[in-house]
Amino acid sequence: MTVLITGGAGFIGSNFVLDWMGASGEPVINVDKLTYAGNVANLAPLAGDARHVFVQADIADQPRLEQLLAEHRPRAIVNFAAESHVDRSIHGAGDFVQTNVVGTFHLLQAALGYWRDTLGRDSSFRFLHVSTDEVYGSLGPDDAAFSETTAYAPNSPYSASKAASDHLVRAWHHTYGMPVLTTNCSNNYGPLQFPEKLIPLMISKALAGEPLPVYGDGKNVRDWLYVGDHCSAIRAVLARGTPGEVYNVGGNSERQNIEVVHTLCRILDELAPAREPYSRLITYVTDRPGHDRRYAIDARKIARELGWEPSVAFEDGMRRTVQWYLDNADWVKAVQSGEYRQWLDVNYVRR
Ligand code: TDX
Repeated sequence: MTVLITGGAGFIGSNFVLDWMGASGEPVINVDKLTYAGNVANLAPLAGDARHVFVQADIADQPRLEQLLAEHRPRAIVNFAAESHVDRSIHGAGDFVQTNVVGTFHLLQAALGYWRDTLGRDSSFRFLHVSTDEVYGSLGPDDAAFSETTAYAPNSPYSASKAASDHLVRAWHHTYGMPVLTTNCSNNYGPLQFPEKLIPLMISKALAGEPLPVYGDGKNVRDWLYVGDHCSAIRAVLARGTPGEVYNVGGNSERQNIEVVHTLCRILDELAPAREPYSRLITYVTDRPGHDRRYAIDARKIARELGWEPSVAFEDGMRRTVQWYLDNADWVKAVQSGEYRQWLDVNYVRR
């Protein structure tokens, strides 16, 4: 048995691969394009482990995917590969359409051919597509949380591209009968997150003594999910999810951005005290265009049907995360300087 993971050198993907290899003996074929957000150093603990095969490839390269599927014959594909940063999508949507829409299409085509022709439509095969709560749009303060039946209303180029990919995945089930699963999760945080997203950005800026840029009034709300909990949710969906179904994954931790930043400052004051409190660095800046006001996930379906619930409380997860960034200053430095790109030649990378 083998699983093929795409985007397994990115933040959530590499956490998943490390988690998977820790929890099961099953080999992983890890396919990642290694864009700016992919970092093979994330996989360093697996160097020399023959159960992990890393392949640098793009999900839009269908012939390459077809060849990898024929060669390794995985029982499942988990698609983490995506461009994921909303601010980047505002400044350049092209990469988002290319990877998230066109790339998912080619991955689906490769998977369909493999499932139909090589596996003879084996009903135990799974194609699990990892997506986001942003496809549901934005909530008002009193609106009910997003459920699996909430209508799609994506607002950013990023979320529109993920919504398109979700629709393709759905169609490959309804039209061709491929056994697909889709998960829509809330904001992840934890170790190995590229420091462009709110939490790692604020930690690295605070430690550098730089202003902490809070967009708009700081009262936008996100639901925070510890990445380790997300990994266990995906394992549950892969093992027990019903093909064709969608599962929302959330952390039951709605917070305003400004609360998140204050929490981080408090933890940093404790773990890495500076002369003055870190909160003095908080700076309100111009809002993100089209900034969604609130995301909230109703994760009762996955709890009810698959018995999954988040286990890491927000304060605890934040503390673990801050501690990880403090302990891994070299990782942050390498990522910020671009130095990590020279690590591509390590011997477990196959091109
Ligand atoms: O410098 C900042 N200041 C700030 O106030 C940044 C980077 C963000 N923000 C705000 C914007 C959001 O309201 O913090 C919130 C979180 O921002 P991001 O970390 O950029 O995440 P978000 O836009 O909510 O999208 C994230 O969650 C859903 C991920 O980036 C997506 O990939 C995921 O699908």
